[in-house]
Amino acid sequence: MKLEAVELIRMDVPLKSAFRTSFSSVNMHQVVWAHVVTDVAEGWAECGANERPDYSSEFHNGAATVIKEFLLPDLFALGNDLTAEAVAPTLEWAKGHRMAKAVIETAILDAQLRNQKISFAKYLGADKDKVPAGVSVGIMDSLPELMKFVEGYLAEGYLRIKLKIEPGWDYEPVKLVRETFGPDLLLQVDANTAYTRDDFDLLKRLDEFNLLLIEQPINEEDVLGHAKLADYIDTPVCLDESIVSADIARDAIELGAAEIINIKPSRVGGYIESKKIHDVSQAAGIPVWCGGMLETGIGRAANLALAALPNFTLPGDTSASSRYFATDVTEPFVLVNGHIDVPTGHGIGVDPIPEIVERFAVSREWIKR
Ligand code: NPG
Repeated sequence: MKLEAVELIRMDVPLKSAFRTSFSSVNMHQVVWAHVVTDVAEGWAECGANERPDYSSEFHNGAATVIKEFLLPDLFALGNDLTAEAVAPTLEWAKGHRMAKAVIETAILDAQLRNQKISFAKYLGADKDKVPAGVSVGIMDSLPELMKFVEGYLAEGYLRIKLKIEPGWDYEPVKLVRETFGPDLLLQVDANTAYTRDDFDLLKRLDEFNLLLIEQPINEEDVLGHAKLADYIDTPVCLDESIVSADIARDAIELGAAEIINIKPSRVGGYIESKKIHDVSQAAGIPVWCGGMLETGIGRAANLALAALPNFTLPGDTSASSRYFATDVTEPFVLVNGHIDVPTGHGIGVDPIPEIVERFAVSREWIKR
């Protein structure tokens, strides 16, 4: 396969309601897609970087720059030797920029698998045709508002609730949700690094709610701090931001810092590295689940394929398209009895709807060999 051209598409996709975390509040999913054209097929992927470097150090303009200046020239230079598996080794010299690398590798993998007539799920080794869906619930202005949203999601059939927390929005909302919906509700929390080593007693108070896990409570660079916290509290500690590679996953597990891992392909450089993290975790007896970054159907499709692998034993943030969007940019993913079907078509198995891409597009730029 040979890379001919790449189109970077920036879109502003409206959200149905604002999504607030400990690091930002957004009412628009601002996103960059890569559309690759090879000599045999085309492929699509969504970049996990945000507009601002608030979740990770990566951001839209930075990703676009590194893709254009450093990543694509090396991939064009591969000529006929391009494969999705060759992308990471070719670009290994470039430090970091995993989200930029991931979007390019994923779009190339999509093209490769469409050409080979294989689905992402089959390529990755999935063993399920549908996956249980959880939903991530943002920080709200009031407890009644939170209850309204949680109630609505449970009525739709979501199988587990994740509450975003931050100092000042933790014990009370978790207590209210647990008391209202009972002990059987699968409930977990996500702090996005909002706490510090000084907050361990506060976090220990959450033990009484029998949570599935607490996700990324403290600074992503403080892996040892997470190991100390995991010793101190009963709630299992799950890492998200800290886990950027299979090597880091192995170390965090050995240190006792990662009792559960959230795998987001963008964060770790793509689906091939995600599969390695899945395998490392599985070998160590550590469950994983698939995170989300408000993806449109293009990103969601590939995540659903990953979430169908055997060691994805907890429901992920792979919600239906309607959780975020009144209009998705592909055929929407729908919730059926709390599950979402894994796409079976070739590659990611879904296609962008051109009129909708055009409607939401802010800019489109071609980079040619
Ligand atoms: O359902 O797609 C989803 C979003 C789930 O909470 C979610 N994502 O910290 O995990 C997170 C958060 C996120 C959103 C992270 C956007 C980065 C960008």
